[in-house]
Amino acid sequence: MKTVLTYGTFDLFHAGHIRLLKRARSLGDRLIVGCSTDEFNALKGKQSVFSYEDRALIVGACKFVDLVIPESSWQQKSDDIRKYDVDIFTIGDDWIGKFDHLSEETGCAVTYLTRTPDISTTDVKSAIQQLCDEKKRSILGAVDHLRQCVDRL
Ligand code: C2G
Repeated sequence: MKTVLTYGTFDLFHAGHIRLLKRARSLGDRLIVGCSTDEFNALKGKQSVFSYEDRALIVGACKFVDLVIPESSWQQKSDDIRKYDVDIFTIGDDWIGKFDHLSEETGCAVTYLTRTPDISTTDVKSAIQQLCDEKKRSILGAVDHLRQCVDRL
């Protein structure tokens, strides 16, 4: 039984997350995901839209994921690797080199998976904001048109 471990915030779950989890799962027989708690997100300088409970629920519902655990500190990775007898630690290559030490500390393999281009939680937030702005402009335009009609009465 080869166990794979990864970590992340996984806010506004998108195709980049799914592709990462699918490839991570394909490295072994079971995949454990450390989902960042809201408090740890604050340490990472992130404010997620969905709560930890909802993000953990969504990640846990993904067919590639076998277990979700809370990620509440930078330091817990080695303990998690030992606790769950992890064979491979993996994460997106935006973190390349940052977790090589885990191999020396625990003997597990460390691999970085290519990040999916052109999609991020930030992009999703921007797209939603753009839709809201367009809607707002459209409503303000309609109000202005109505005001002109009333003025002409
Ligand atoms: N990811 C990806 N492609 C994207 C976006 C994200 O492959 N377009 C990967 C990231 O590289 C990461 C995982 O999906 O491996 C989760 O990404 P985030 O939710 O942004 O998590 P992050 O902030 O990278 O947290 O201790 C490690 C941290 O908790 C990682």
